[in-house]
Amino acid sequence: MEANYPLFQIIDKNGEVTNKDYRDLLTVEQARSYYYHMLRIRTYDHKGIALQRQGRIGTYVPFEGQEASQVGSALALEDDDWLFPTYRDHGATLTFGADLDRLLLHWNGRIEGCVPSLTKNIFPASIPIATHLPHATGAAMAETYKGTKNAAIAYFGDGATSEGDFHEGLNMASVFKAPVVFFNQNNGFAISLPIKKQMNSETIAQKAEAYGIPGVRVDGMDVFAVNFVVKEALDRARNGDGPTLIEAVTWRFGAHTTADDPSKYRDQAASDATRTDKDPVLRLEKFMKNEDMWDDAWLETIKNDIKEELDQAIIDMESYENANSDVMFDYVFETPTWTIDEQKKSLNALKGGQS
Ligand SMILES: Cc1ncc(C[n+]2csc(CCOP(=O)(O)OP(=O)(O)O)c2C)c(N)n1
Repeated sequence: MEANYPLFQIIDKNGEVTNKDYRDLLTVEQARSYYYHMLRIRTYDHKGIALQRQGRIGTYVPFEGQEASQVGSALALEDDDWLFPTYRDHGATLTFGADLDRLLLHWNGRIEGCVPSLTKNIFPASIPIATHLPHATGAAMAETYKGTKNAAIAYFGDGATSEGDFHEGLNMASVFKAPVVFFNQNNGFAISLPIKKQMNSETIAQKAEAYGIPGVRVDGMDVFAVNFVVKEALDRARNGDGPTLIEAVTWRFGAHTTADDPSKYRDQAASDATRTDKDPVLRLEKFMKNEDMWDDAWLETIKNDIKEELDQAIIDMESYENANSDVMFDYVFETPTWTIDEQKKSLNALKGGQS
């Protein structure tokens, strides 16, 4: 089956162009834009972990290693498209236009961070695995009924393909030719469960066959390749040709969340080796240097811009008062159930009676 779904790649780990058909389409503007966005979200990601370790935000979900998948796909979208992320896809939402301040407030446990974007069609991150796939199908179908050319993209991991919602989302999208792209980031693990224990399928892309839709396997460390396949899938969707399942083969360099220790369930030394061997940011840098597109002064400028933007967003986040944990309980039901009342009381007791 793997042979039926070859890995689509344009540049390899040395930054060499392996797919000559695309050679002339790789411009310096594109390369710089991809590099800027990948560096921006990586800087943010590192900061997220540091802020959690310093006790300045709550549990954080890192995505380092998955930058090419998230940036390549998000930059393929048009302004009015819909993005349905998981808890790990804030790199994609930031790139698409999510508000940085709001994202930080989200990790800080503030209700303001949970308000959907006012400028872009970005759904709140789905914590339940795969439940947003039928929602993405529904949003895409609604766009068709409204007569627009807008499409939707749903992000999810390898583990999500074991859920019933994966089946429902894809089957419904196929039957109704919904303009939706199912964008899977196969990072090899669902928390501690390796993909070999998750499924007997050789690839995730082949699962498309069950729904009679195209399945594409792409090198998720190659930002150019990801961008081209997602654009193609979005074009198909807009043209009324229905959904596509894309499997971006990638790797999560760090932990599942800041509450996880991956060395307990995977060979951490081998994983760390991927940081030099597979790193999507380094790969693009090598390509740009090979092609004479690199400029140290430009790098300094974007590094400074990113730092300034992030520093300011952190100051803004920390200018809010501490989050009031009562809001977690107060807005679940109009009249709280006794279980919710008890949970609220016990948390406040733990906090020494402060709210
Ligand atoms: C319906 C549901 N079941 C279980 C969980 C607990 N859970 C949180 S993350 C996760 C692993 C998901 O793995 P994958 O879909 O591969 O995405 P990744 O975290 O690797 O990005 C699980 C099982 C959940 N959030 N929702």
